This record gives sequence, structure tokens and C-alpha cells, in this order.
Amino acid sequence: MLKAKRKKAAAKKAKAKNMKLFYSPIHGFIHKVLVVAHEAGVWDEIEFVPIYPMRDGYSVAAINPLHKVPTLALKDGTVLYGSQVIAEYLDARGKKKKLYPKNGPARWDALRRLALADTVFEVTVTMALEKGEVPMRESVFAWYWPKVVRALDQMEKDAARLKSFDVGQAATLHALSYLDRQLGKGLKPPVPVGYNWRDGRPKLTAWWNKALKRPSVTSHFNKDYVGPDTPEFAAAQVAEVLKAQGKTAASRDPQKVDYHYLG
Ligand SMILES: N[C@@H](CCC(=O)N[C@@H](CS)C(=O)NCC(=O)O)C(=O)O
Repeated sequence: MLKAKRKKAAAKKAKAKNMKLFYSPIHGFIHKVLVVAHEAGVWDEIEFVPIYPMRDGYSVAAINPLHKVPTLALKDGTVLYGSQVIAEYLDARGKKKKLYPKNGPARWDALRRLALADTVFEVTVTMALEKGEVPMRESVFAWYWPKVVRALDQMEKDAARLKSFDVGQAATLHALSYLDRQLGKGLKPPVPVGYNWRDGRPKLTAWWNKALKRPSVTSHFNKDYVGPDTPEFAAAQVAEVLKAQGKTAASRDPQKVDYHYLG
């Protein structure tokens, strides 16, 4: 019995930290991939590596040609990028209840909501970046903001008939938390000053308030990152991935830009 217990503990230890997740731990942001990792039960297998992709010194370019986060590296040097791919991989790897329904209407609905939310996120990033451009193009806000409003209205309709928690909901948390962040900082017209997506959307608001209580959300939402987060730590982690691939790290990383927008 004791032997079996020890064997189980050793297997658990061997399994520990067999993936590295390069991501930007922005305070007040719900990360879809972290929610999925937690829900899938693979959280403890992940070594978290903070990367601030817009800051000088932080780079994943050597392992991800796009130099984007999230980037997931497996023990054998395999690298996955694109949050949708990473989310699906983590979900498939986990033994817990799946966030991707099996083929059929529920699956397509979850994937549609995933696309809806991820596009709201991307459009919000685009507007936030544009705010820092000189000259700033007003047309960017005029073009993208109506998409956000229509998507929020669709989310309100969707919220009325959501069933068990799925990847579409994880993505919606991600998008709305980022939207809150940028609305709080202020965007540009026609985005109204003080706009709150909760106003006039009671179902989405109720769903949001309930979803915030999930352990997969409380695991990181509104919490400061604790642990090493220097460029040196990140570079050492990238070097480990390269080593697993049989490569050596370049002496000077190609990403040497300090973008004026810091998330
Ligand atoms: N479609 C990608 C988007 C990821 C993305 O845009 N990440 C941003 C976070 S700030 C990034 O890494 N930007 C750095 C850059 O574009 O250079 C995904 O879903 O993973």
C-alpha cells in the first residue's frame, strides 16, 4: 500500500512542470489559456514564464516566429502558439470534464462563441494600440467599436442559454476582462466615455458575476504575479526549450523593441 502510494507520488512528481507557458500576467485580466489549464486539471504541470512582449528584453521569437504570447512549450521541445491551439491542447491533455463539446450543435456553438470573444479581444487590442499612434486614426475606432457593441449584444443573447462551462465561456471571460481594462483607461470616440458593457445586459452580467467565482478564474484574476519575471528568467526558459530542440540560444535576441504600448 505504502509502495503504491510512493509510486503514485513519484509519478506525480515526474509529471510535474512538463510544460512551459509563456504569457503576460497582466493584472486584472482573465487569461483564456489559464482558465482552460485550471479546468482541465493540468495547472500543476505548467511552469509559468512571464513575458511582456512589447518590452525590450523579453522575447519568445527564438521559439515562436510570431513573437506572441501565449506560447506553450512541451518537454520535448515542441512549441505551440495561437491561444486557440494551446487551449485545445490543454483540454485534450487533461483528464477532467472537457471544455470542447463533442461533434454536434453544442460544439459549433462553443466554437462560434470562442471566435466571437477572441475577435472582441483582438479588436480591443487594435483600438488600444491605435490610441498610442501619432497621428491616431479616428477611423479605427469608428470601424471597430460597432463590432464590439454588436458582439456584446450577441453575448447577452447567448448568456440566456448557456449550459455547462465551455471554451466559448472561457474566451468570453478573457475578452470582457480586457475590454473592462481598456474602457477603464478610456478609448476614443465613438466609444462613449464611461461605457460599461453591463448596462442593459442583465443576463451577461449575471453570467459574468457567477463565472468570476470559478476557481479557474480566482486562480489568477486580480492577483499579482508571484515569482521570477525578469528578462533573464525568460531568456533562460527560452534557452531550455531550444536545448530540448537540440539548438543553442542566439547570443543576441532578435526582438529588441520597446513598444510604447505596454498592455
Ligand atoms: N491570435 C493570437 C493573438 C495573441 C496576441 O496578440 N498576443 C499579444 C498579447 S499583447 C502579443 O503577444 N503581442 C505581441 C506582438 O504582437 O508582437 C492568439 O490568440 O494567441
